[in-house]
Amino acid sequence: MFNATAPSTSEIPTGSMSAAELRKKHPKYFGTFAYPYMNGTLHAGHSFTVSKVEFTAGFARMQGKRALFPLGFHCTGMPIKACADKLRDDVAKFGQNFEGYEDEDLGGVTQTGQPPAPTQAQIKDDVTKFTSKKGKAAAKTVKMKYQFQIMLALGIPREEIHKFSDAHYWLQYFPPQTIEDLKNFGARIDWRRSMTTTDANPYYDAFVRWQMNRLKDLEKIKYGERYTIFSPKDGQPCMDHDRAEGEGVAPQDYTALKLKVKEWAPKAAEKIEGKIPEGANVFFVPATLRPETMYGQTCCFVGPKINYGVFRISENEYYVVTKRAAWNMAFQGRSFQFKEFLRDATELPAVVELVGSDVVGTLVNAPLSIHKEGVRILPMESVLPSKGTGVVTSVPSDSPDDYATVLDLAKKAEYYGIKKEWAELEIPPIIETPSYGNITAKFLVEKMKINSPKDAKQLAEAKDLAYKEGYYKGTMLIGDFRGQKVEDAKTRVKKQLIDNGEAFEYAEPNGHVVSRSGDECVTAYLGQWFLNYGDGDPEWRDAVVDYVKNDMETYSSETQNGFEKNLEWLNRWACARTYGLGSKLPWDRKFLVESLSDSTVYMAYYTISYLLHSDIFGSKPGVLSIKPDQMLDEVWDYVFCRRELSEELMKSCGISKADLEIMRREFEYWYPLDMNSSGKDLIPNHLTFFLYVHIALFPKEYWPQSVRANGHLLLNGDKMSKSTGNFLTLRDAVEKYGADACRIALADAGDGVEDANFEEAVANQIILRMFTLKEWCEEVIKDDKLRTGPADELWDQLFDNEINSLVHEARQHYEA
Ligand code: ANZ
Repeated sequence: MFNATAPSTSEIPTGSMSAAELRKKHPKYFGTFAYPYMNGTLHAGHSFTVSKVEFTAGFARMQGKRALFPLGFHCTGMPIKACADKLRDDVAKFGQNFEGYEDEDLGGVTQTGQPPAPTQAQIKDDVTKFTSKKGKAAAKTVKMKYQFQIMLALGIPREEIHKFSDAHYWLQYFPPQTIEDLKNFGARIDWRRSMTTTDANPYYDAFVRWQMNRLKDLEKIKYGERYTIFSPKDGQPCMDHDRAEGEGVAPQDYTALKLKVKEWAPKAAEKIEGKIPEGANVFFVPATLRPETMYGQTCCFVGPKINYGVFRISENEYYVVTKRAAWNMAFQGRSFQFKEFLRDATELPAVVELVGSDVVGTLVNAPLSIHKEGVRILPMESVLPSKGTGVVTSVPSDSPDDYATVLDLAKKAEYYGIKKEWAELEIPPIIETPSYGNITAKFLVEKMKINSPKDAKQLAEAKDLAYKEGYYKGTMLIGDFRGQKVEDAKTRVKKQLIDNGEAFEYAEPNGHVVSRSGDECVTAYLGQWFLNYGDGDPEWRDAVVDYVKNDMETYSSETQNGFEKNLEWLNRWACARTYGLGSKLPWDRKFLVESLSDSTVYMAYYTISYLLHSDIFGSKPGVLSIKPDQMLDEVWDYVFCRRELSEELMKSCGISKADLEIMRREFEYWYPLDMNSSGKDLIPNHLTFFLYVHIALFPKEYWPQSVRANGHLLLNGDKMSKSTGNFLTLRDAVEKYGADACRIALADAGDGVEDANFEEAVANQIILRMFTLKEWCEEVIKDDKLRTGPADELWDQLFDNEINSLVHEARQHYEA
């Protein structure tokens, strides 16, 4: 009854009316929600998103529309594979049923395998499509060392757990559970149209190949080298969704300058004695964002308490930097020349380990500096070990921090154990600015009355002002680019330094990133396939912006703003990877299509999936008995209204004209999608990609009509979290309160983008009220003294009127 189909081609022959006329004559509604990730079952948060489609589709059905609500199962990406691999290790370590495990800490799970209330939170060191943030918080607080313990907590019998060490078993196990839970919840889903993603379903696989091929033809997918956040342990890029910490962190690139050691400070000389071959050069390597100021270097700072290493770059070249910086450099191919990326930082030992205070007083040669005789390494307390190389070159003319520090060093030279004159080198003017003169830093430090390098807040403010003024309004007073604007000179100076071998590009994550495998991520320089979202293809981006602003329904200004803001900064997105589950990239089969890139236009797939296959894996043919290899790219093009039928096409695919027309009918009737429902945390990625790719691949008539984003679902007013016990799966909820009370409580939980709230007390009350209502109905029916005959008295009319006005009002609420 809930399996809707388009008007058939025998009823309304192909070509007898336009698709728009067809939809008008036979009104339809097509809604769905972001398909869930199959590393667990659904929780109450999912149910909330489901309910939005469930209710709107139900309303459409009552209005007499054909209403379609399909659902697939997302299996692409790393998490399932990563968990399966962990389980394989557990089995190898403890035996098939983990009998070899000594029960020192089962994290709340008893040996009998009796779990606390089943929950998905614990496997949220994996991704789910909905609640990554919440999941992470929960995963962190739950003490579970081994994957098998997490599986026990999920309610999976101990004897069955080993089966999950095959990643494909997850795909067998969780979809049927999800279907059962949603059926028990009363969701009116057309299950004929379900599928799994990845090459586990050859039809969906063909669909993904088509999509990637076409995006590449349109030059929306490109290849290029770029800096990428990378997990050394996993040996592959670590995208937002693969991170345990550091969502939104991006690579920051610096100019790394090579300051050659001329004369070591005594302590350092002692430590490196005999460790570095004679004739080899050692460089201090500060990272800077302002290469154009290098003319004004008067010294170079290290943190006196920070640990540094001398790292061997080649036979006669060594760098002094923090271990962290060397580790990043190892992934950028410019310093260390490794054939393959390293997996573990122990593979990159320092030749000599030093503390900052050891090297204070060392004389180095600073490229471009007016001080040709060299500058000294001096101490600076505020150097951060977690940023750049931990070595900071000092330009007191333009950096307020540096100016304040050299003043202080000169004043208390003895205290710092340095010679006063080391801190008193001439400060030359480098940049002329309209507001702050030609020694910006001095001007600002004096004007803001900054007395000490410890005035961190004021210095940060001064730094910001100095940077903006210098960059946007400054003119160079020195060097080969004298007279040019800083904006232009910056990249030229950088290039010159690099071409002369005096600097190189260095990048690192602009924040702390930890992968789900638990290692700290670096920035790697990699060749990659990417979807060219954002600045790289402004026409494409502007088409999406324009559509969001002018045509698409978002139901709330927060959602609308969320899209607009995200479209401003979202840029190219790596769409291929090497580890996990997925469809192979058709033109480079060593790569898999990444999980957020194979799930952008699958709603179009739902329109014909039941014609193609009759089980979720596509192992049994569907209504039309088409084989996967008949679904050529050109067939998808025809079905999705990108080309017309030709003899040649019919011959090459071997599908009959009638069958091709049936498929196209389903698409052009059901599309465009009327509503996509999801948690608001998917606006920055999935939902934005969904718009981009629809706009690239389909004629405008078929672009999505609306996106409804909801907030997080609280449980009894608090965040859901397994560790606090405040957690509810869909199965638990339905078992506890029954489907009807659950549905009403969800409807009552809230609308809009702010957090909603599922109150168990409300669900309980609803059960009572429904019970009372049922009792009342039964009693009324039993009453044999009630009047019979025609309902035509005044009271009947009043009753009719009341019911009609309630129907009318209800309709208005549904439409709002
Ligand atoms: C030379 C220079 C000249 C700099 C100038 C600034 C102004 P943001 O924008 O915050 O990223 N720096 C680099 N590594 C550092 C560390 N580990 N601890 C403290 N400071 C560090 O700042 C980048 C600038 O911060 C870099 O550019 C460096 O100083 C400093 F007129 O280099 B600059």
